[in-house]
Amino acid sequence: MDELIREMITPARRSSLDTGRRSRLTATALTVGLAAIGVTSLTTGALFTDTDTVSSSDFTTGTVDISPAMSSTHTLGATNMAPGDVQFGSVPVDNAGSLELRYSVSVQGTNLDAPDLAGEFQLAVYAGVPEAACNAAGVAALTPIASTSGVPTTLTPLVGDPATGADAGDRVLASGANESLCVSVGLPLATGDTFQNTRASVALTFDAEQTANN
Ligand SMILES: [Ca+2]
Repeated sequence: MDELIREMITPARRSSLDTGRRSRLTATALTVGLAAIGVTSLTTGALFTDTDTVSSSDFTTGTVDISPAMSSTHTLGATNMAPGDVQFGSVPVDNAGSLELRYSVSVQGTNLDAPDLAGEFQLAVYAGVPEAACNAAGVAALTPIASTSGVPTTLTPLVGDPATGADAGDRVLASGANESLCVSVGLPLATGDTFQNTRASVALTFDAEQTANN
């Protein structure tokens, strides 16, 4: 009995026991930590996402020559553009999936000739505009949800941000819902003669992700 009491109060032995407990605690904490990291990675890696790209037909500048007014269409693209012209294109966005999604739009210009015509474009995006109203008068009283003076030739976020999670400007669409974006592309009056008879195209990339648990 005395030996048992001695054993219980011997500092050396108590220290040894505590060390063992601390090791186990450390190991347990490490295990929990690793498990937490694993769960985080799993959540991030398992999101449902989708990407789609809408490309314009070419925007082509014209030479200085009086010609009949171009017809108004709702596709992006124009021929014979002159400085001061603004083209409008309606881009319907549908959520054809079964989950609510949020999406962002990135833009990229491609120059088909040497001058940086894409860099001249003034692009704006309006939301909630029916296709029939996607024109100068239809958007006159609206504030664009995004705009850029000069379309970059590298893919650049325009509306929201394709980064995972909710970002400022991201658009949310319920399953089965849709909205129409109206995109305008203008050539400033100050565009110089070096841009006569040149071509560029503009592509909009849509990145969508689930909003559930994200
Ligand atoms: Ca985002």
